[in-house]
Amino acid sequence: MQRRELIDLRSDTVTKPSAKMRAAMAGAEVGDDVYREDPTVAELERETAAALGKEAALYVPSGTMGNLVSVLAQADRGEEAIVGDLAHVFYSEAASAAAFGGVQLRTIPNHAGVLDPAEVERAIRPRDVHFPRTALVCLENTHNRGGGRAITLAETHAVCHVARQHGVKVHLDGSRIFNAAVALDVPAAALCAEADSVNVCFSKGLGAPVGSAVAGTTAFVETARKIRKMAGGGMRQAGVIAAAALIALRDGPKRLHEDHSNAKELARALAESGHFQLDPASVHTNIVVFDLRGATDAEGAALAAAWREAGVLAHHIGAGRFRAVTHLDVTREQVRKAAEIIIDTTSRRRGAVHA
Ligand code: TLP
Repeated sequence: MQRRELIDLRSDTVTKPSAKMRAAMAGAEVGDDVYREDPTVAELERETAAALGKEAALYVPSGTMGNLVSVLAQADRGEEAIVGDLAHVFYSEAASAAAFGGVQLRTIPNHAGVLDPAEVERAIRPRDVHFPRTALVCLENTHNRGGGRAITLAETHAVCHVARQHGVKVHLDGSRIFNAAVALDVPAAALCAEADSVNVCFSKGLGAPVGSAVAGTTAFVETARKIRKMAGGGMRQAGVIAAAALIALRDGPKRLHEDHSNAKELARALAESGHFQLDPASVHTNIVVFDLRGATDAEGAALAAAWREAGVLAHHIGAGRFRAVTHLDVTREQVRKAAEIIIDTTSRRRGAVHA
């Protein structure tokens, strides 16, 4: 019996390396990167720095480690970093900055992924013996829990300007910065220009199997390198995986518009079905967040399980809210099919509930 195909919309992290990536990995020139002797890693770091308009970059195993080393390189123990209350660095990284670095994260409200510069300014601590020093503001672009919203140059500038006026540094979690650049039609480097450090992921929309990089000044990268080592992220013949990341960096951004238009199509179909609450106009990139009207947590979880049974994987992110992400391993056809399955399954279940 043939295995039923599952359409996996849980995340853009689920993509498998392409044949081109596997060939590059097999043939990669490598060396010990802790001795800084891996030419493929060095090439990836140079190209990443250039693409983001920074002096230098450092390959790290994951986006979580990229954010961790960036925060710890720029904020000391007992200092504070201002973050949106839905930021990945605050919400989904197991309090790593607090646990490993003693850095207190101070949240301010996220407005669909955007920080209000006036709220940032109010959260910056005045000099006072009672207060921690505000060392950092963290931004995220695109904003994951903000439904993949692309944060504009003006919105980025407004926050960076306030931070700079107060001598506070800015870290940009640009895990999906190329999605933002494509959606806004501006170079990624422009979106990163005012940030002191940037984290970019190769293993999300760009399609590499592993890895992220952090970028900034040479001095920042050297500090981050030391912290990466402390965190156990010094890798040896990492050129094997960096070779795939290089292809992701070179080829990935060129096709992200396809993921964005697939996400819009999915959003339109879901909105038209009448079951879900979402505004297709708010879908900027490859992430679609949608709500089942009036659903409880248990109903949401049961519905996601029913979709899975019918062949579609999507995340129930709590209280009847779902997330579906398009990526290079799902075609337009599969996205259409996924919409059909989600809508049919939901109609049947709701029919049963309301009968
Ligand atoms: N996000 C993952 C999950 O953790 C939710 C996903 O499937 O979207 N910053 C942002 C904005 C992210 O979305 C993620 C991963 C990270 C950092 C962490 O990256 P990894 O998973 O490589 O540690």
